[in-house]
Amino acid sequence: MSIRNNWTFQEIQEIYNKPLLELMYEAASVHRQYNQTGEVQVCTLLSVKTGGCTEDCAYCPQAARYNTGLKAHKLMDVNEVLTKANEAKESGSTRFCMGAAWREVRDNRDFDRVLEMVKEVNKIGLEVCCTMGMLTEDQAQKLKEAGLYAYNHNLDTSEEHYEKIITTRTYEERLHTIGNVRAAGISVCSGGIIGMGETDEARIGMIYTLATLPEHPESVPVNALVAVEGTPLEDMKRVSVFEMVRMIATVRIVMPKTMVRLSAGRLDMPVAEQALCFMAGANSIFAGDKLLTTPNPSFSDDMAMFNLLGLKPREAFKKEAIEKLVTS
Ligand code: SAM
Ligand code: DTB
Ligand code: SF4
Repeated sequence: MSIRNNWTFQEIQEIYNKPLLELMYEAASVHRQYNQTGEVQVCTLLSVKTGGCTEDCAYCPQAARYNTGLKAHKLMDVNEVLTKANEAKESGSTRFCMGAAWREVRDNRDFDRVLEMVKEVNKIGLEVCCTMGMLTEDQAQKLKEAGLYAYNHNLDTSEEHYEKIITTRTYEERLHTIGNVRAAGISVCSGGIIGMGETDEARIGMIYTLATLPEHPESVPVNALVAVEGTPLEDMKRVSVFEMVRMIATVRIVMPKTMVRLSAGRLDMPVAEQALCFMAGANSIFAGDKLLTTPNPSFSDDMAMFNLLGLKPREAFKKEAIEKLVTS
């Protein structure tokens, strides 16, 4: 099977609706064909600017308008961030993703500080990623020059369901930022969340939009909603592992080379459930006992899981290393 960007909604729907074991088998086969199975990328998140966000994303504990009890924190100092990045590296992470609760990046002193963070974390030898809201082409370029490896900007859901979740910025704006990241030569990380009351069609719709971008995102995070008290989605029921597996497997089949990240929601998943997700083609996780603001399994629990399942952490900059080998 070749890498395709001309998927139709219906083709993806047919894959998504296959009997679950059939779907898993096909996804596992595609995974074996395109990737080193048994290898899982370990990323660590750090919220460098927390809470107080102007936006109304219905899932988000960091939106100022919801009363979630979260303590807001202004942009961290570069040195504090470096300490955390070094700890992440020592624990075995190869990618370090810095999150800021901003609607968009602004051209101010905070941005200068972010550029400094990117430069310094890059020197440690970690793949540096940021997730800070909308970016202009010029800002993306500056981040690239500072050494940014990847930028995370999620579509979150399908275009149709989007307006039930966020009203303060458009789907179009999200796609525009993703285009700016791509144009600057930064690796694109974009995915979404399931468990926000969306239909199967909305889940398929989001995959369709990602799979028909001119180039597939290099990584697609699949988050299970972490229903946080105080947010409009606080009463949402936790998604089942079978919904996660269906989503992950479909993403794996239609975007064979993409890193598929089993993201938020792992804390409630027993190892047996996570194993099904790896079997279905997930090959990346967020490790460390905190995501941005909510808890996550500890490094030691994850390493115990890796040992049990025979998984090993993926080295940093693998794609570049492979490309260098091929061209030399
Ligand atoms: N402010 C930036 C933005 O919105 O792009 C960056 C940070 S934002 C928290 C990054 C992503 O985290 C969101 O797009 C969403 O997909 C995910 N996320 C946030 N809260 C979540 C939750 N409660 N459960 C699952 N995923 C969540
Ligand atoms: C992504 O898709 N999931 C991560 C990362 N990208 C930035 C964030 C999950 C956040 C979960 C809620 C929290 O901890 O605040
Ligand atoms: Fe703000 Fe990002 Fe949370 Fe939306 S997801 S409220 S933009 S921090």
